[in-house]
Amino acid sequence: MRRTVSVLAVLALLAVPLGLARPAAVAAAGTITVETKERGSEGPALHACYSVADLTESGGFNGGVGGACDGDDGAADGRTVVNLKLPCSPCRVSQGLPDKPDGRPTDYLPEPPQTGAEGQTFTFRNFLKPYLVVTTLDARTGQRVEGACIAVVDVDRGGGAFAGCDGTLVNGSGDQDGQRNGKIQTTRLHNTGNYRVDQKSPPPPGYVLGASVDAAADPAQTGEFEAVTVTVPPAPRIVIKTVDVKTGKRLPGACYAIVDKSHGGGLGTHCDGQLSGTGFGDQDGVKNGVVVTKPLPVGHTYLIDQTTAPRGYRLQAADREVTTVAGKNAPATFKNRPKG
Ligand SMILES: [Ca+2]
Ligand SMILES: [Ca+2]
Ligand SMILES: [Ca+2]
Repeated sequence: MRRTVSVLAVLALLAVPLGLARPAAVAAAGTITVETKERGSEGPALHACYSVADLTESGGFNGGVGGACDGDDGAADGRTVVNLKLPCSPCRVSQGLPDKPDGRPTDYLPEPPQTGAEGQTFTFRNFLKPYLVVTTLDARTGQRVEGACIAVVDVDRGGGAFAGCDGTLVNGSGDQDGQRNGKIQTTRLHNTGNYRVDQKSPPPPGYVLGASVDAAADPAQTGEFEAVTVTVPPAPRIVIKTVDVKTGKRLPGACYAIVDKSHGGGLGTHCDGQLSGTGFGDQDGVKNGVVVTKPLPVGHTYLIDQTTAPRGYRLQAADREVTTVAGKNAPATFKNRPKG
């Protein structure tokens, strides 16, 4: 008899790891509470979801024992209670960050899973996704320039991360500050990592597109962002001086026909001191021996022909040729001989 009892006892011990003693444990399944907080403000981070897995048996994954989202309890308040269907010991709690109820992606970067016990309250502190604030400056003066357009490229993963123009905010897309103020605030980027800010057409009025700038985005806390500065070179203008060939004295009143030799077309005729009501003509508007054009595109070659000589001077027959470059005016000087 004794022998039989002892065999049964051994069988009973063996039954536990085989899962035959499971029914008693099911009754003990409880809850896990998770608080989700925003790093920096420590305020509630809303709309997170959690799944709980049982890690019984040497830390191996034994399957899910429950899951819930923040709003399941009727309140999106950063507090999630998971009612467990089966017990877990230890329990691994994994975070999911679904889109917000309005369909936009979450503001938060995911946090790694945590391990603990049933009945425990876990706290997940989430970094905010980073965003850029891109300031545009005049490459020559350093003054802030309004109205720039940019595209942000995700260098690590490829693809566009943002596009927008200063002051343009439509349906939540574009410049998040919504103001034409020389700064573009991007939407939150999906990831940390390396980004490139490209300047896009149209450039701000009077400027040409400047160079791209690299930016690294780290996890953000409340109120934190990555500051990026881009510079825009002023668009070139042609500046034509008319001088006395001997004395170098400036001679007012000459006129010039300007033809775009490289791209076709032209700028028409500019006369010193004549600025029309539509803004065409000599941009300094003064009869001072200098003719200034409007801002011009870069990389165009212009042919300048003196069509009217200053009073008392002979026409200068030789044309001048200039090619525009970013950030610099294109100068030309005509030296006239007096008549007689
Ligand atoms: Ca809740
Ligand atoms: Ca802005
Ligand atoms: Ca002038």
